[in-house]
Amino acid sequence: MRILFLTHGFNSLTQRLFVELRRLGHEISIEFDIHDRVTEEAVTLYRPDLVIAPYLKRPIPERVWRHTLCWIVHPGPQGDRGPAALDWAILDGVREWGVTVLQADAEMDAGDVWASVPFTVRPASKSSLYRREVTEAAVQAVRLALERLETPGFRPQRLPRNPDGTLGRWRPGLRAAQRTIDWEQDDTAIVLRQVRAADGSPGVRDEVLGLPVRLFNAWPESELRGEPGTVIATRDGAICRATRDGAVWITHLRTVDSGDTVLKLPATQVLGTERLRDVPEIPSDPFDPVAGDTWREIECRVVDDVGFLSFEFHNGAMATDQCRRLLDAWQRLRATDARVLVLLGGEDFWSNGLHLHRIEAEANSADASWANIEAMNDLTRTLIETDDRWVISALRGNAGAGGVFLALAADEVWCRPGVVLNPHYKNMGNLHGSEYWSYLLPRRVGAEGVRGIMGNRLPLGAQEARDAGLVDRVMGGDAADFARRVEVRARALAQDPELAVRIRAKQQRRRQDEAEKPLASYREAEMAHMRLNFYGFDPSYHVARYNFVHRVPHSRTPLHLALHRRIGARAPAPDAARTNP
Ligand code: COA
Ligand code: THG
Repeated sequence: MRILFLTHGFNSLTQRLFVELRRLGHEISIEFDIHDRVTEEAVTLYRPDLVIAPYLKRPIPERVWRHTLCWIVHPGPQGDRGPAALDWAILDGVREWGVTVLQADAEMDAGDVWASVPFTVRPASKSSLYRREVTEAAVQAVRLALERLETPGFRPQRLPRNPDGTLGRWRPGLRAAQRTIDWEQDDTAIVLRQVRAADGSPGVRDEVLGLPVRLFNAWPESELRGEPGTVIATRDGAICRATRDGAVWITHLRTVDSGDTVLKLPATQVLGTERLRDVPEIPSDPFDPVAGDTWREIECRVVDDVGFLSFEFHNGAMATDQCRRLLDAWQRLRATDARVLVLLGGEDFWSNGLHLHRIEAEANSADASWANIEAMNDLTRTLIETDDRWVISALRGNAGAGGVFLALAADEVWCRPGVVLNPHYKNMGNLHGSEYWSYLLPRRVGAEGVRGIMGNRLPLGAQEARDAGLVDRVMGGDAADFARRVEVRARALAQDPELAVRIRAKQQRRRQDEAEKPLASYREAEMAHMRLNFYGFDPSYHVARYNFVHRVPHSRTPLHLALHRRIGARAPAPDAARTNP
């Protein structure tokens, strides 16, 4: 089928559906929701069999849904309606939620139901649920709906009418007053719920040490205590705030009413040293086992000759200091007896490369970009040069740009099936990229493969990445199953008598590669391009970064996504189009 995605943006759910439906053999073209007339134009140009709205915030115009079948992917169970479905699910503390594919008509989210798939609500933020449970359920629901569309006689289900004549259960968007915290009254569970329901957007309005802010990314803390509401500790940029019955870590803040400094940044950076002068930094060693609840970004664990390193960096973004801390943890892990080392990344993201928000916040963003990419490169080089251990990147979550190439620095790359990779930099203002990609990518995919992957700037599903040679193994079902299998396989590898042979072969290859062309010269060549990207006349990277971090709405759909807008694209004859039943 020819399917048009009508969406607010190419977010993670849209990307995942894009790779899944293409894998099923469908042709997908994408149109960003910019204006009703532009949407109508896209439908006229493409004449899709079906329109899917994976992430849409505005009504589809009647002129579109009257003539073309349109499906809305709604992050709520059958009958649930409104723009804040997940927020309400978290606030209400429901255990079971769902994703529904419903047909667009005049009344928002009240159309006939094509499929609905349930999921269990994990205690996590809205964005984390969205990236994992909602995305998996959405894939299932859309696949089910597509099967039903092909099933003769299948009729989508009408919502039962309520006694008052309305359909389903409409729940409005949340007002700021419903997203507050009373630090004297609310216990830890309520504080967590409030922050999680508003995370990543819009955050909970609050005041910290006299500064009006929005709070993001909260984690429970079971050891530290203090007067409710006071800031009792800092750790790697996060603050710990006491509640009535415990404490929570808040990792990110955004100031309110301060013009263009509306970036979401580490809490301590937003508050500043003066406000935090009397607050102690309480570190947590990555190797120390923690009994109760706490928050830390980097965690190391050695089990039976296998070292596991996880790095839970917010949104997968890796700032200069985070790269350095990770490198330090890696060196310490290397000093253990573990023979197999597994890089686990975070649960939601493996890595998204440079920390664009932190860069944007610096007075000199070019210098900050340079420092950040140098730190990424130092880390990548250390992984490549780890020649006495077997190194595995195990991707539980998505990776993008430099984060993908960091993963390729390992000897093997394993992936959870639902992972989406964006192994290219071009979307960030034609950035050339570094992280030794010019060494790491060709050795896996060849020169032809490099042109395809870096040039077409599209997301790859785990299976496609494996077919392309980017990934070695796709395994497991859900996140827990993947984690189990990674552990079992890594331990088997560590016990395999052949491991020493593999490691010797790898040393041999590294020496040969180095003799042919030293790693340093790959880096130099990449950084020469990066110097132009950061300091040259063409400001594309700085413009793209600004637009990205400030979430500037799209003004057009790029041609690599909008097939129907390419020159020479031709719509099929009108009678080939599917119309609404
Ligand atoms: N450096 C810095 N930040 C980076 C980064 C990098 N290299 N790479 C990614 N990020 C950040 C983005 O800025 C974004 O930040 P924020 O969400 O904390 O502000 C975040 O990582 C995620 O990136 P995004 O591109 O937005 O992908 P996503 O699909 O994972 O996000 C949302 C999910 C935004 C849709 C989710 O937050 C949400 O609100 N979902 C609700 C569901 C909904 O509204 N559905 C529509 C109704 S039908
Ligand atoms: N039919 C049609 N178009 C649609 C839907 C549909 N477009 C997408 C939509 N479903 C997804 N769901 C919603 C539901 C409600 C709102 C937006 C998307 C909504 N928006 C408020 C507004 O636009 O003023 C503000 C939302 C807010 O408070 O944040 O109510 O079924 N044809």
